[in-house]
Order: sequence, then C-alpha cells, then structure tokens
Amino acid sequence: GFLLNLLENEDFQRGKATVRFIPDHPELMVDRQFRDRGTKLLSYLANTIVNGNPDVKKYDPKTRFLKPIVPAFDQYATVPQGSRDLLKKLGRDGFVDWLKNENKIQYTDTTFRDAHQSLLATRMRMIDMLNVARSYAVNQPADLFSMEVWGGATFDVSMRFLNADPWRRLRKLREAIPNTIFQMLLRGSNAVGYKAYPDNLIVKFIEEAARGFDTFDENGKVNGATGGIDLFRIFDSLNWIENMETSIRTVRENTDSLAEACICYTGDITDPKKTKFTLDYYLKLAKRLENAGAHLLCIKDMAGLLKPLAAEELIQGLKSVTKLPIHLHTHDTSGIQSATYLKAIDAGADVIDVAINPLSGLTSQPGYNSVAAMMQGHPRENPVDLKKLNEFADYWETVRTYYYPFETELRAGTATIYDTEIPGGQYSNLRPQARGLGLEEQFPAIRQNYTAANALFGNLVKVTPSSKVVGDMAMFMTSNNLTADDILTRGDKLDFPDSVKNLMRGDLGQIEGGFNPVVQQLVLGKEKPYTDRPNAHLEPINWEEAAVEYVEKFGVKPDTKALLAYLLYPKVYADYFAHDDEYGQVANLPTSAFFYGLRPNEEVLVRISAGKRITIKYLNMTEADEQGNRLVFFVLNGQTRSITVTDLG
Ligand code: 3PY
Ligand code: ZN
Repeated sequence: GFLLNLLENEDFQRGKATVRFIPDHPELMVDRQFRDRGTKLLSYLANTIVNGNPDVKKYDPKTRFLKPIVPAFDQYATVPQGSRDLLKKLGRDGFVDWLKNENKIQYTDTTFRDAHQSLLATRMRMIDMLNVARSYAVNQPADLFSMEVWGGATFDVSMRFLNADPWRRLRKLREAIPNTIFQMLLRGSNAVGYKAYPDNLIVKFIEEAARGFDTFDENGKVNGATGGIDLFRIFDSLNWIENMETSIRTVRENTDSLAEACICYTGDITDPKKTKFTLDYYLKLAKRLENAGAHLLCIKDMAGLLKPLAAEELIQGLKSVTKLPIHLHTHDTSGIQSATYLKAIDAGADVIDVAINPLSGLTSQPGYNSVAAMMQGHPRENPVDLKKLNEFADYWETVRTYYYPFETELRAGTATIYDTEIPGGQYSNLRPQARGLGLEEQFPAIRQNYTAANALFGNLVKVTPSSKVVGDMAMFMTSNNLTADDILTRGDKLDFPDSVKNLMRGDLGQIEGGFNPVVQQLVLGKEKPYTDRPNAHLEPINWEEAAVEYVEKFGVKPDTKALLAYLLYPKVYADYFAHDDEYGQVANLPTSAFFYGLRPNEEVLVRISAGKRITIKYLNMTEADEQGNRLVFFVLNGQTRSITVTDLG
C-alpha cells in the first residue's frame, strides 16, 4: 500500500512534497507502525465500549448525535491576511499604535478556550476545533483581533481528561490558522498550573509557546519555527505585580509576542461602601503594569462584576492614566454584560472578548454573533458577515451536544455573584463539587461561606488559583458546620485545608492591604508567613538533570516541550504518557467515539498520521467468560479484528 499512502498524503496532494519527502515520512511506508497505531486505537475503543470512559459520569445510551456542518471553504485556497500578518508587518510597537488609532471595535474570539472552560468543564477536544479551524481561517467572517486558543485550564485538562498532548493541539491549530493572532491565558508565576513554579521554568515555557514548532528546509534541517502564541495574557490571582514581572519581561525581551497584562477586577467601583478595590486602586495598578513593560492592558473581569456604569468610569479613568490599548474580558454570569460592552465601547475600549453564540452566555463570554448585531449602525461598528458567522454558530450548536455530561447546570443568570464574586469557571464547577462532597442541598450556604471566607482571609482578588482556596475554605466551613465566628474563636484547634495553609503562608503571593493577621496566625500556628516572592523559595530547574530524570522514567529522550509538560504536571503527565503508550493518539478519534465508544455496526473514519486514515467498524462482543474477559470484534480497513477486554463492571 505504499503508493496509495503517498497519494493520500495531504502535503503530497498539495504539491508540497520534495525529494526529502519520503525519507521524512517513513510512516508512509512502514506498515507495522500503521498496524500498531490501528491496534492501539481498537484497544481504546474496545475498553470504552466495555467499561466506558472513566471521565463520563452521566451516560445516556439512547443519545444520537448529528453530524456538524463545516461552513464550505476551498481547502487549497490561500488564507487571507489577518491580524497576525499585520502584527508581523508593523512589529509590536507599530501594531499597538495601529490598535490605539483604530476606531473600529476589535473582537477576540474565546470559543477555543474560555468559552468551553466556563461551560463544558474545559473538555472541548482538539478534533472539534480542528475540523472547523481552516474554514474559519479562510472564510474570515470578520477581521478578528485574536483567538484565545490555549492556556488557563486547557493544558492540564488536555492531558488529565482528554489523554491528549496540549502542545500538539497548539501545533495543529497554528497550522490550520496561520493568519490570526493566537492568544493564551498565562497565570503569571503559576503558568498553566495552580502553584508557583521556578522562574526559569516560566521563562522556558513562554519561550517555547511563543516559538511554536520547528520548520525544516529541503534537506530536513531545522530552519526556523512556525510561531505559536502571539499574545500572552498575563495575570496574577492576587493582582500582585511581583508575580507577573518575570512573565511580562520574558515576553517582551525573549520573544516577538505581545505582553498583555491584566488587572483582575473585583468588588464594585461604583459602590461607596466598598473601599478597598476602588477606581484609584485599579488606576495605580494599571500605571505599574505599564511601567513593567506591558504592550496592552486587560481588564480581566473573571466573575462578571463589572457593571455598565462601572465600565464607563474605569475605562475613562484608565485612558486618562495610561497610553496602553484596553482589552476587556468578562463573563456573562449576571446576564447583563453586553450592556457593559456597549458602555465600554463608548468609553473607548479597544478590544472585547466574545464567544460564538452557542458557547456564550452565563458563565462564558457574551455572544459574538449577537454583540456584532448590537454594533450594527454604531459609529465604532466593525463589520461582521453575520450570515457566515451564524453558519459557524450552527456548527458549534451541534458540537456542543457531544459534551452533555460536562454541561454547566446553570440555567439562568444570577445576581448573587455581586455578593460572592465567584469567577465564571468556578461558579459552574461549584455545584458538582458540592455534590461530590454530599453538600449539594447546602449550596446557598456554600455561597454564603465563600463570601465569609473571603472576608476572613482579608478580602482578596478571587481567580485561579486564589479562588480555589476560597472555595476550599467555603467547603470546609460548610461540611464542618463552621461560621466565621467559630473560625475566629476556635480556629487554633482546627486543621485547615492545605491550600488554605499555603495561601496564608504566602505561597501564592501577597494581597492588597495584607492578609488578616488574626486568621493567618490561627491557620499557621507557630509557622512564620513570608512576604517575598514564592518563586524565590524554589530551586531553579536544572535542565540536564530533569532530562535525565525524564529518560529514566519514560525511556525516551524528551524534546523541550515534553519536558516542560512533565515538569509542570509530573503525575498528570506520567498518566498521559502511559495512556498514549497503550492506546495511541486517541485525540484523533471523533468525540462521540472517544467519550461513548461505538454502537454495533457504527463506523468511524480516523486519521492516524499525515494523509493516513483508517476506518473502524464495531461489530459486537462476546459474553464475559469466568475471568470477566470479553472479545470485542471490529472491522479495521476491511479486516476483522478482535480485542480482549476485561469487563470491570
Ligand atoms: C484560568 O486561570 O483558567 C481562568 O480562566 C481565570 O479566569
Ligand atoms: Zn475568563
């Protein structure tokens, strides 16, 4: 089958193949490898059919899925110029100047990251993005400012639950969408994790993410890189600038990408009773971020607390103290955030974050299609081809149904967030978490305790990872029936959650005005908290030693990206690696097959390498024998195959 393989190769079809092509693509000739890949995937499917995907807690075997329709496009068309081309042409300073002088409101599409992180527990798989990515790049329903495609929780969830390589996701998306600025959410000194990492790990991570992936000359030598992340949105979960400086500096000095620094918005600047997170507080923060070298400023309204009138005041204020363009991010948990956008646009915001309509609203961003319609006839309208954009909405409406076990349970907006200040992603997670602890009926109490925990700690910004600590404390208080008074009177006898001890110790950094010293002492006992940077307490990574450790653990030499993934998430990475070794690239399976297996006689087409597709049809399985083993029968590319699986159920 060599010739056939070659003819089916996409690069070959596009006329891109060169003399080096065949030596570069041994997979086109090696049948054994092809069989192995096929067998591994069969093994995964057989296990999923018999035992289910352990991540799927609610499964309805009667559910049938429609095929999503990808808006038509010419596969071989050259991709039109986009924001990324403009950035390359103008350079960073020129690009920032262009943005500041541009009257039209700019859009960031968060569909590939925050939207599904907030509504579908971050479970959106690469394949559902990739299937539509090229069409989006070619069709360009509007001149997009950027797409948020990476970072936040996606790195962890990709490996932990989707058994997929997050770097590969970035590479494939970059290949499919070369014309639009890619942005990621970076948690400052927490990178894409939940704790502080050594500075040199943060630096290397940023460099690799910005560089992207090797490109090769005709002799197979590396001659450059694709580029990866063009814009890093950097925040700290306590708004502590010391935690952000390394990241901002690294993006500025070691890459050609843009450094967008966040002020995380909490409280309410229009409420005179709230005296901590005032307009003045945010303006000072913005000034310091500008001085730290940010190219853009983001108002990161992670809980959707920025009301329309507050947005107007804040943006006018920011415009008067900094020269930076302003990028506004919000979550529509309250239901009123498109009003905030309109006020913000009138006040001079440069870019706003939206999600394609079927993945918008509630704890996600306001809907792109609807916001674009709202802007029709506005002096700052940025024309959007709504007919085209709505076709993409149809695609996502169908795709969303594949993820029903992970759906947010929120049905309507809520004004309780103005009291709790719970960020979007956490709000949709809190109820399942409460249920897991048997506390679902006490959900209103959990909400109240979240507010109480925040006050006990000293009133802080709440966003990953600080929000998790406040959530842990709220759960702790609820499950142990403790009031704030109980904590204050007998806290010295309580064993607080580890995350609470870590926060009070200073492991996430410092908060405005300092932690409540009384609670700090109750939690830490005799241990002394510290106030310098958490990273200063961490050993820098020794890269040679880390690589040796990796080889010892996994038996292969890592590239820098694999090593980074391992260092950021040692246990999660090890599990991912073992899964990949046993079952192959399950990221290539269609989503319904990945989560729910196949029904008898159902057939799927699976890409296993460049230009190489296999068809897998599930036939049936035998009864379990005494050992609980079943034989599961498939047809793989026309040949009947059986796989033995132990039934665990
Ligand atoms: C994240 O850190 O993942 C967030 O989305 C914070 O809002
Ligand atoms: Zn967000």
